[in-house]
Amino acid sequence: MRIDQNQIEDNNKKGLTQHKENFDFLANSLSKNGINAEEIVAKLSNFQVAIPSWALGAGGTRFGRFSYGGEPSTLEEKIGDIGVIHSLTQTAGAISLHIPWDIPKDYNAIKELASSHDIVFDAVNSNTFQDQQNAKESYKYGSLSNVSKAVRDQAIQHNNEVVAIGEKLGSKSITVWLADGSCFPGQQNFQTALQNTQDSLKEIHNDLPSDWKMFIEYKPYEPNFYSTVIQDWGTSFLLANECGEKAFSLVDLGHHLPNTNIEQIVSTLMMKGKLGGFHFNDSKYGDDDITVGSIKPYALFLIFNELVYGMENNKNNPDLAWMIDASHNVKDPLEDLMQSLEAIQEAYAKALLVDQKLLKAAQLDNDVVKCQEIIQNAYRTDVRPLIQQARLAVGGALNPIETYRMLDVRGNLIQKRGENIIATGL
Ligand code: LRH
Ligand code: MN
Repeated sequence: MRIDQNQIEDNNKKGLTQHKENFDFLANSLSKNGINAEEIVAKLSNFQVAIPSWALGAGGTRFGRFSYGGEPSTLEEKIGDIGVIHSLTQTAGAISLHIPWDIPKDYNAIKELASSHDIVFDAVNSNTFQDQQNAKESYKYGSLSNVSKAVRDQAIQHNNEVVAIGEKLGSKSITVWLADGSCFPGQQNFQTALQNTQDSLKEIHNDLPSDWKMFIEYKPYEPNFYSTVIQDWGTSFLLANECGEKAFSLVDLGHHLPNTNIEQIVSTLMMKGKLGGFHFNDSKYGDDDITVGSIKPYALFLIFNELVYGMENNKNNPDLAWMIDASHNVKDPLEDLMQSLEAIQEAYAKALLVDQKLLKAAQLDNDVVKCQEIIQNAYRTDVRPLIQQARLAVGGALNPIETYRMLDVRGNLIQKRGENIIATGL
C-alpha cells in the first residue's frame, strides 16, 4: 500500500494553525537562549533510522504469539510497509536485513522497489544462532567460538555470504551478534571460546571490502544463561580493536544488566572512536525489545546527550548507524515502530537543546546543581513542535499514527493479505 502526498497534506490541514502557533512560540523562546530552532529542525529532518526487516510482523515469546493480521510475508511487502512508515514520518529511510530470513530473490527489482520508497539498505545481519535446513554443521554449541573448526569455518563462510548479499544491495556494514556461550559452569573454556571468536572475527574483518564496517553486538545472556562469549561492551571493544579499523561496537539498549550506565559506555566508545551504532528499543527487566522510550525516556535522552557531545568532539568516531531492534507482541507493528521513531527524535531534539558550553563551564566549576539544571531544562522542554516541523518540512504527517488510522492502512493490509499471514523474523 502506498500513501500519496495529498492524503497526508489533507490530514495535516486541520492541525496546521495550531502547529504553527506552537512552533513559533517554542522557536521564539529558544532564540532567547541563543538556540536556532530551524537548525535543529534540519538535523531532525536528515536523521534517518533503519527499520529491522524482522520486526514488521507480530513478535512472540516461547509462551505464544498472537498474529496481527495483514502481516508482510515477502521482502517486497516488508519494504512496502517500511515505505508507509517512511512516507508518514520521513525518518525511516533505511531497512536492515536479517539473513537468511530475508534473502532477495531479484536484487535489481528489490533495489528499484526500495528506492521508489526512498529507502536504502543499512547494515545486514548474519545469523549463526539458528541451524539452517541441510546445514552440514550445527550451531548448538556455538558458531564462531565453537571448539570445532568445521563449525567455525561454516559460520565464517556464512558471514562472508551475508556481506556478498549486502554488497549487491549497496549496504556498507554487517552486524555480527553471537548467541555463543554456555548454560552451566564448566561447560565451556572461556579463554578457548574467546580466542576462537577473536580469530574468526579477524577472518571476517579481513575479508570485508575496504569501505565496509563490521559491528560487533554484545549481550549479557539469552539464549545462553550462564555465560555469553561477547557479553559486554568491554569484550566487544577489545575484539573490535583486535580486528582492526573496520570493526566497531554496536550498542543494543536491551543488552545491559539492570541499572547499567549505558550513556557512560556510549561516551567511552565514542571517545575511543569505536562506536559503530545502535539497536534502539526499551526494556524494564531483560532484553524485552519493547517500544523505544516507553520505559526509560530519560535514560534515552542522557544517551543522546553523550552522542551530541561525541558527534561534536570525537571526530575520530565514524558516522553512526541508527537502527531499531524491537518486537511487537500486542501492538500493530507499524504503529509501534512509528512510536519508537517519535521517541528517538524526541530524545535527539531534547539533547540538541543542551548548551554544551554552559554545561562544560558548570562542570569545571563543580557547580553540581547548575549542571543538573542545564540538563533537566533541556529534558523538560516539549520539543514535539520541532519534530512535527521536521516532518512537515519534508512532506511528512503532523501526526503519523492519526493519519495511519484515518487512512485505515491496517484494514487495507488485512483485506489484501488476510488475517493469519505470519511474517518471517522473531
Ligand atoms: C539479539 C538481537 C540481535 C539480532 C536479534 C534479532 O538479541 O538483538 O541484534 O540479531 O536480536
Ligand atoms: Mn539487537
